[in-house]
Amino acid sequence: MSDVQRTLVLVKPDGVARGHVGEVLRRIEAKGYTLVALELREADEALLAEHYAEHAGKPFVQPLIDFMRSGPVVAAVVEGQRVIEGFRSLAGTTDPTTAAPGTIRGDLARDWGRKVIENVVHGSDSPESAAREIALWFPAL
Ligand code: IDP
Ligand code: MG
Repeated sequence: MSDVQRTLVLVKPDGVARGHVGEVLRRIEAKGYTLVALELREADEALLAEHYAEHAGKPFVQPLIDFMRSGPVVAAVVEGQRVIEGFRSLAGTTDPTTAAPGTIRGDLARDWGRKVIENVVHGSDSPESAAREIALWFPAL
């Protein structure tokens, strides 16, 4: 059954700083997904507080926002059949130490012992999150 979706992907500041933008985009394209929008930008506090609204009140939310403001990010809208689930699978689990080898986080991220988990990428986790996040980052779409 056709279920063409769009998802929001971010290459986080650690991924940009460590030169992994090309590798993340390569994996998305190699999988066969389509880039719909792509932008290098610096996210402000208000955008990030909205983006991470589901984590409001958690102890790591301010360190997370500070980390996400520590440098530019690459924001992308990616399209394809079941891409929300598919990109989460490419990304791997949240904790990079145990993320499976072969995934973006498993291959490119590690635990640096900092306040926040730096794991190279973000991907929307549901159709509702994807719609909300795409509207936030790319209001023109
Ligand atoms: P996800 O990115 O795999 O969907 P979420 O639970 O939505 O993971 O958390 C958002 C981001 O917050 C993670 O990618 C990671 O950077 C950070 N994070 C999540 N849990 C923790 C934690 O327990 N300590 C520090 N940072 C965390
Ligand atoms: Mg999440």
